[in-house]
Amino acid sequence: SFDPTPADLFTFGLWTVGNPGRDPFGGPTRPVIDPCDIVEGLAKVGAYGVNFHDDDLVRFGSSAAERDRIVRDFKKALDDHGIVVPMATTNLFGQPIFKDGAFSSSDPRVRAFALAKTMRAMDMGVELGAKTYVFWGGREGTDTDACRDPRTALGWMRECMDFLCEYAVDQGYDLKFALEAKPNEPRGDIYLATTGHMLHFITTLARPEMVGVNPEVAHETMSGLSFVHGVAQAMEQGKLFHIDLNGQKIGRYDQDLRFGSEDLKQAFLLVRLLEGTAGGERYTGPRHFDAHAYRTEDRAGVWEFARGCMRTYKILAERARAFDADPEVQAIVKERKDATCDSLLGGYSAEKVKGLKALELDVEAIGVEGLGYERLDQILTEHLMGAR
Ligand code: 3MF
Ligand code: MG
Ligand code: MG
Ligand code: MG
Repeated sequence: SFDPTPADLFTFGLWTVGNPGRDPFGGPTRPVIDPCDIVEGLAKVGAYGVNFHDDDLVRFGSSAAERDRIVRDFKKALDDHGIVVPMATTNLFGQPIFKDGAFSSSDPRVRAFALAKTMRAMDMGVELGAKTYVFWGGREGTDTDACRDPRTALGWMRECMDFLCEYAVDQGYDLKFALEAKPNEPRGDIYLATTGHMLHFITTLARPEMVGVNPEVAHETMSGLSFVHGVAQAMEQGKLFHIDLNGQKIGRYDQDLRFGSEDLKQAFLLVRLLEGTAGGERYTGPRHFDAHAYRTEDRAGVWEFARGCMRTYKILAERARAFDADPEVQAIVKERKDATCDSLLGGYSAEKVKGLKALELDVEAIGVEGLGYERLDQILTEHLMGAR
């Protein structure tokens, strides 16, 4: 059955199923749902967990007593419904103080406030069980690059990330960090625009082993790039700490559509990669949907949206298994062997240099061999359409 169960590790954010349908051109089209009711609803549709920004749970500016009451009630809802909190994050974009960024703001008062807000949010996330802490900069970028040297901004961002890693260690938190890239929106240009940029930035941190990435389908697609390639690069380096699944039409603003509702083929290839049906390591973390229901939907439509994300993932996983078990597929993608060439590849040696330079290959014949990828892609399409 394609009905989701907690074992599937599907998670949603309070801000996703709780999205009231606001957009830049109009107000909400559905009422705000209380976080405890969201937890109940998620349990009903078979989800595993719920994630949140600090401000999603505890309204910005709440008193310490209010915060404690909200956290207590939320904990109870989690326990009552068997929902866990695998990930938490900070809202460093909503308040006017963050209009020019948080960790990259030119104003030291803003950077200090951003650090303090993040540490408090980490405390709350850990208190509720979070093991992964996501950083989406939000407004870490510019509308005009005349305002500061991007190199200075990167230095400040590194300083803040290093500070927060030390804080987590100092507190004894069992927490990994996952950096989420986005190319633009809400700023004209955002620093560290892609998962690839993030992967390199991580290597410059003081504790690179603590930090990985949280790639989002929509964000990489906005750049016109292959999401599958970005995720694969992260996986190959053991850096896929979390993932934001959704749907996105290429070249648009961040749409956060229901998973699989756009570019079903990319979604298929992504699920195939995450599930490891073609071999290679399987992703074992939560499958998080950073998406929301169309603005046309009421409460029932929101849960329909949530079910749709999860069912599509499961159906695609099943299709991916069938595709990779298809003998015709296996024949086309089979690893090629060549005793001479295989012996000359791999690690460097002076011996191999000699061998490679002396190698005589029928270059012309190899150049005209057909690879069968038209057939392969058609088989993929037919599996996807349920015709095989
Ligand atoms: C914005 C996003 C964010 C992040 C979130 C979690 C509001 O485009 O994708 O969602 O995913 O801040 O880090
Ligand atoms: Mg997004
Ligand atoms: Mg998005
Ligand atoms: Mg996201």
